[in-house]
Amino acid sequence: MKLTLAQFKRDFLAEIKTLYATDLSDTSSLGQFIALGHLVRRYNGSHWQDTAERYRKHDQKQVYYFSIEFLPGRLLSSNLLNLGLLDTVRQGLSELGLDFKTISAAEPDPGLGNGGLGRLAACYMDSMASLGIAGNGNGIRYRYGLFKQVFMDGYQVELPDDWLRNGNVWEVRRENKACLVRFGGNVWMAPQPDGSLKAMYEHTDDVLAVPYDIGMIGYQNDVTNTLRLWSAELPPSADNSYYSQAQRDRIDDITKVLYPDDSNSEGQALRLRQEYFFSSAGVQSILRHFGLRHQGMKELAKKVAIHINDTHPTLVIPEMMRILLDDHHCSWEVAWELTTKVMSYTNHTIMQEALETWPIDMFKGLLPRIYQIVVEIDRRYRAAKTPVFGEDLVNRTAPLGNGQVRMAFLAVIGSHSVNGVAPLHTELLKADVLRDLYQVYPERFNNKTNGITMRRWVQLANEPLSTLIDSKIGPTWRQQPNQLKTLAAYQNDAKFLKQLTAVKTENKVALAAYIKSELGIDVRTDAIFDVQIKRLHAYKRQLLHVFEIIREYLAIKDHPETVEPARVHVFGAKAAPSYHYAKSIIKLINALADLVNHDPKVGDRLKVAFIPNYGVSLGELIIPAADVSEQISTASKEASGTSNMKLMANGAVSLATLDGANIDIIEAAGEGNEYSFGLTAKAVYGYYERGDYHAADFYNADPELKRILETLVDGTIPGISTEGREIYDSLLRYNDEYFVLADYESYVQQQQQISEDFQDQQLWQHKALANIAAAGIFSADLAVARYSEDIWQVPHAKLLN
Ligand code: Z15
Repeated sequence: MKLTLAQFKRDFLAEIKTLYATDLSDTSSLGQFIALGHLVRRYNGSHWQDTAERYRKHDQKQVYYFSIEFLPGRLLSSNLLNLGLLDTVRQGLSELGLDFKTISAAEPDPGLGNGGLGRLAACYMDSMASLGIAGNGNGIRYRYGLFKQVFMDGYQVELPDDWLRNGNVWEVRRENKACLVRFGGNVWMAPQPDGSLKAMYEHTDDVLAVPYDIGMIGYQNDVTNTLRLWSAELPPSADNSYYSQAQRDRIDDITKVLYPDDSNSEGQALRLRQEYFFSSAGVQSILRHFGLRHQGMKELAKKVAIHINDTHPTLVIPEMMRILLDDHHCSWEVAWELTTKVMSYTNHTIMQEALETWPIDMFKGLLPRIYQIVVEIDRRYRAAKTPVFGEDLVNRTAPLGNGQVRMAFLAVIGSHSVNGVAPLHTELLKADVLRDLYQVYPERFNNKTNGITMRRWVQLANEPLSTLIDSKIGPTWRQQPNQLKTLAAYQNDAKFLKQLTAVKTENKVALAAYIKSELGIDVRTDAIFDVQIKRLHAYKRQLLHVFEIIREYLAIKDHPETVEPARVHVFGAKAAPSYHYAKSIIKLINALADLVNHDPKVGDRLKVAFIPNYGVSLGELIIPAADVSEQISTASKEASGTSNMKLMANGAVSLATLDGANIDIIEAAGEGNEYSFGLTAKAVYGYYERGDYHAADFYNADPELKRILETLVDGTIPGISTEGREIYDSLLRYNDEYFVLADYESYVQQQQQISEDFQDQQLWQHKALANIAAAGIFSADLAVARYSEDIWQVPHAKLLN
């Protein structure tokens, strides 16, 4: 949109006056942020309404992306960028004596997700709007997001994330769109005069679901879509209704806090309540919206696509069946046909502990009508498939089995599409976790490799790089990230490679300042910034990275005369509060950091910076400053990864196992431009099949590795006597579940190669540029375009190249 500097300044000052009845000098950064938020909404106001109007007028097919997590990050900058107002606003504020960065930083970062899954949902919202797809998000408005992490004595301590304390400028409460969600009670089917059956309920707990909508602004295309987050409230009180404090609390609790477990299912009843709550509210609102505009449900699958992001929203399947059967009186066959045509499912993990199952007793008590429907889905599945596939296979794959509701199986059976998130992951789904269902429904399986929005992760997070790219290839890459590939022509342009080093250094200076202020550590900006930012998990193997730090430390102590490039090891990682082992690794990293950072013999040659409270905003600071991207999961365990893509696009080279999307990154950038190592997925599966992995063999064969392991238990690293022993035992007594010892040697070899190559900055930046130039294929725009074409069958703005 068009906005002059003068107009903006007038609008901003007027907004301050209206909101606060005072002048600018008397407002805080937070107050200024809120005023800007109001202005952005005003500037965008008609787009949101017009977009909804346009979709209605053309009766455009809608996509509903259901996810129990959304991690959008701060929205001020991205909204301004997408509206084309960023430069004007920045300039205007500076003329008013204000600093845009400071105001931006006052915005709370909504932590309504744990990690990759939630951030992926947010990237896809951004891309759907930017591609002009009628895409809606559907999730939960948690009162408290993911805990805030602080370290005390090196241990993780969790504090509540009170992100709504000062309100949320971006949301609109739509109390007129609220609906009731029913839990518990008794249900029976009462025969009606016309011969049909009607579901009757008694003694149910009813919860009011109130939607809060947030505008998702597309990139300079006048489109604004909606992210709808549901909040649980008391139903409006009927005359004689009375709620005890306990009942009020039970309702409040439903949307009170995000479960802090990533890739792990705790199996608590409250979590099942959360899942049904937003699934039911979402489906009710979709069908109500559809019903207002159509005669009957015949056209439903032509006008609605529902996407199930991991198994958490799987209950949309029986919930849609319930409404079609009970309220619209469809036959089972018609309802099932519609439901399966509407639904599609993305799987995000093959890890057993993340695959959700619910005990039938819990499920039945909480959701009696939904349970009846799942029983019928199960019965019909068995009846239809047993003659073809035999009883054994059907027993292994039915929605009900071993006293559990098996959510992934229900999701596959009730959808027309199931996808993995990287080629290897999809192959493993077909060969391993969902092998039997792949026999039954081979045509449903497909791959959709993850993607990231380059707008947030390059244009906004890395302005110095973006400006440099413009200077070489012009700005079209900002619309079509795949144009980044034309940068490859400059891989031997010495001047350009020097400029890349300068950009990286500028970003390192910014990160170094944060590290200094937050941790009190001085780091050299000519050091290798070796970065691992992701949730703390045994399978992600932060421990392998720790071993490299110990190796570097011992090398400096043993041979101070050997000079290697300085290193800064940067970690960001939260551990699930109940994940004991992950918390021990956190303590280990902090204890090691303490030792290394304060050893005068080490000086500035080696530093460890474990930055607390990693999240989207810190990612935006850390990623542009990275030289090395640690992507070192045990092969086969990381479904895709997405920080690997963000780091690549910002010119970090990958130090990576052949896992998830690392494989595709290495192929895209060229093997010579990455550092890959370790067992392949096939080799890992080989060990499983033969049962012949012996961690101790690696320990005994490698004196260096042996010495490093001993530092965990011999007092070299002070303050970890219990944690060190526990980790040591996980490797040697319990045989190293994630093959850390098996991969140690090849990992270290690549780390040494990195130290050597980094000294030749031209060579290094050549590799960095190869990564940037190849990163365009991981644009979320392309990923979402493929979802639109292959799965949702909705039109999108054509993406050339
Ligand atoms: C989560 O963040 C992921 C998978 C899960 O099953 C859960 Cl519960 C949370 C991650 C994967 O670990 C990661 O490899 C992938 O890139 C991401 O989802 C998005 O697909």
